[in-house]
Amino acid sequence: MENSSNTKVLITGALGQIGSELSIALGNRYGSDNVIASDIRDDTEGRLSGNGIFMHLDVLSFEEIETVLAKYGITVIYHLAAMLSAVAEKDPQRAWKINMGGLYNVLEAVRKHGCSIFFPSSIGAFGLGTLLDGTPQDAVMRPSSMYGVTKVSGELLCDYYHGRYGVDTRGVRYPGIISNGAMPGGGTTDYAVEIFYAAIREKRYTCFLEKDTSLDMMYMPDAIKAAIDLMEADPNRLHHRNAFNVSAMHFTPEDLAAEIKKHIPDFEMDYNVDPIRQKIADSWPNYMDDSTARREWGWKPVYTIESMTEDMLRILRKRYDEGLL
Ligand code: AKB
Repeated sequence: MENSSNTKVLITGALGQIGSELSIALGNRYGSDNVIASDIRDDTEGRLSGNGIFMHLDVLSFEEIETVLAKYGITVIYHLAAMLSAVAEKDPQRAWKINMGGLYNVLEAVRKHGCSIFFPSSIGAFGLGTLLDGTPQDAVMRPSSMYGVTKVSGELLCDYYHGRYGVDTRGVRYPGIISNGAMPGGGTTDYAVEIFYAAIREKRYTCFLEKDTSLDMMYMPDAIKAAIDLMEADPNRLHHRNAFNVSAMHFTPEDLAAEIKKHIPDFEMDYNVDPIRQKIADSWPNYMDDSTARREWGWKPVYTIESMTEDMLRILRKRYDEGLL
């Protein structure tokens, strides 16, 4: 990717959990006039208002994507528009159409217009036969969810466009992301976000995963840093492209509840397990080995379960006290 002074960014899925925070971070970095945030939904909550350009964009329309690339002279796309694991499992046909159809259109458009593309893969790309403790960078990838199938296929398609056409495709395999902005839209790891809101509002939470389900997790500031650092990395150092394991912390629902209890001693958690999400979670890594990302582009997370929990509770408590939660 070229240096920041020429960078013109398009974000798809900009109203989503990652997109809404990444749009702001990219606006701060490259100038809000150089960042176009797009989504198929309207910004009814004003999440991105006052932060550069926001526009309607349907990634299933190749023409709409091309028009934006040409109009704004886009040089890099962060393609985040996708359905998450739990909602994808409810409507697998639609998930294939949006996740793969959208990616294909974006890849074709960037091929024609010479842009770079960031594609987020996920721990969801792993599944049966994968080593779940310290999952290696190059591991068995046989996911059993439609979400996972679209993530593996997406990784392969991005690598294909890189090898066949020289498109600058890059991506990471995100763990579950914990944040306090836009809520995640129907994932398996969502409990790790919901629990904080419930802890502040009601001091209790009913978890939809078993208490000992260990999953790889990351706090949003690290997720944003991973995307930007990878897109700004020297291409000569990248021996991998799609996608790098990135890891920060891992814990079970029970571990997270215990951490929250350190700050809210009367917090209580019970369980009402959702078999669909439990099955998905059981097939995902407990934690990934991210040494390849550390070596090839200097990946290093900042937040631990302790510092993330403290920060989440501080921010949400303040909002609650101000009547905003
Ligand atoms: C999900 O749970 O679907 C996502 C993910 C880990 O990709 N948060």
